[in-house]
Amino acid sequence: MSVSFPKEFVWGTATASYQIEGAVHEDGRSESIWDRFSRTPGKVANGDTGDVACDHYHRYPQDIALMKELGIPAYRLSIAWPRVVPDGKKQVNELGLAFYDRLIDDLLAANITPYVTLYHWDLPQVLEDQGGWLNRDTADHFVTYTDVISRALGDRVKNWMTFNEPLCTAYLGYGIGVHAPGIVDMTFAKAVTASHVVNLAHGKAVRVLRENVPDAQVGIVLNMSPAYPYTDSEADRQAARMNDAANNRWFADPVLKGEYPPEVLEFMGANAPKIEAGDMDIIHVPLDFLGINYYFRTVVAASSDPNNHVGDVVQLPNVERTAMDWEIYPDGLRVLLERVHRDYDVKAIYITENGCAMPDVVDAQGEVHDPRRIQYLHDHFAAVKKAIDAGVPVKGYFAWSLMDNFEWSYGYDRRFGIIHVDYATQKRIPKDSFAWFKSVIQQNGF
Ligand code: IFM
Repeated sequence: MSVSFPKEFVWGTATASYQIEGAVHEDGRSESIWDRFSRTPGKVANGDTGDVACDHYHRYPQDIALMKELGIPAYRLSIAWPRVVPDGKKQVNELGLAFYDRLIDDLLAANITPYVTLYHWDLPQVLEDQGGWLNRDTADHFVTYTDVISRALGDRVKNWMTFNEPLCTAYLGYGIGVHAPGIVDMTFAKAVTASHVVNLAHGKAVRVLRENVPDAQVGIVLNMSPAYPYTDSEADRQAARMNDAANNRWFADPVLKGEYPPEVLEFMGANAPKIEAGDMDIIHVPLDFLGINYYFRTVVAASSDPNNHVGDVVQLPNVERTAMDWEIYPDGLRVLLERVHRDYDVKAIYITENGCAMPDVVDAQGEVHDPRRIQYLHDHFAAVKKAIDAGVPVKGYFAWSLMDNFEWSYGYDRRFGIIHVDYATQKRIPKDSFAWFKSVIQQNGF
């Protein structure tokens, strides 16, 4: 079977600043919450930090050369707020800006269109010290940072995303505490407050982007996982609906519909965020696209605990899993895309991340054979094509990730790249999936 994509379909790869840049003490960059968190004993596997990461800060010309060889027309990257506005508020760091200036110029010179995410989790620590995403002032500081970076790059960068995966910032950072800043509050009162402040920052920043870059395409990136009931019982189906409301709709509904799911507000009760008059109008602002990061589906069973409103996640036996222990379930992407198209009025959707960690090894010939990743990509591309054929306006796909990198609390143990990175030497080795992806891009299909 041959599969081909629409003519204008955008192929790309994605990365994020803290995961690849390194150079954390250079050129005036201040400490981020991930610097602090990764240095806290026990928080990150092997005590790994992003201090050096892929050393992309110094090696970006080589990385752009690899992107050129791959033939991607687009590259999704994120900006490190602590490099650009080190005090988080108003101190503009010209050296930090100069790095992104060079990066963008070199990408454009290589005919690669940059897609820029403003926030992929590296909040300046100095702002966390004042409450971070629990403090509504942080939304205004984000606006200043957005203003600075969009003035500097907006003549060349036309595709902007405000936030990457607010769910992770909120639930993992201020709920279960496995991401920076590591706050544990199992009532999730802080988590949902953080998500509300992030939403305010998003809405305000979109307006600034529109002003500074009138021809910008602006969106937000949500990680979404379709919830499947474990059995057909009404109890499991209800648990799946609630799980979907808490994990998908809690993030999509405010930005795309201007409301939080009422059933989640209800069970959060006094722990729900304080929504001030006018907040929802700030948050609900027209977007040009939605970015979706898809990795796995969620299978949900009803819980016997009456205080558990979102059910229990079931780890199905005998299914194929990635090195993250995530089920490989490509059809979930099709289902998710069709649902988002049906339920939300979005003009365009990009798959802003999708990919898999696999136990890759460099063989005696110095090569990395990753047939399972090729199969994974193949099956997810096919799922995207099915959604396009069903009428979903999917405009592009960005593979996570261009290269192996710092996988947050897993450190360097999990390899998502289509390029292998030897962290001791910083040698890059394109994996077999790189060559396969290159052929897909050349043929615009497979
Ligand atoms: O590495 C992360 C990325 O930073 C955000 N989305 C999921 C990826 C894989 O876990």
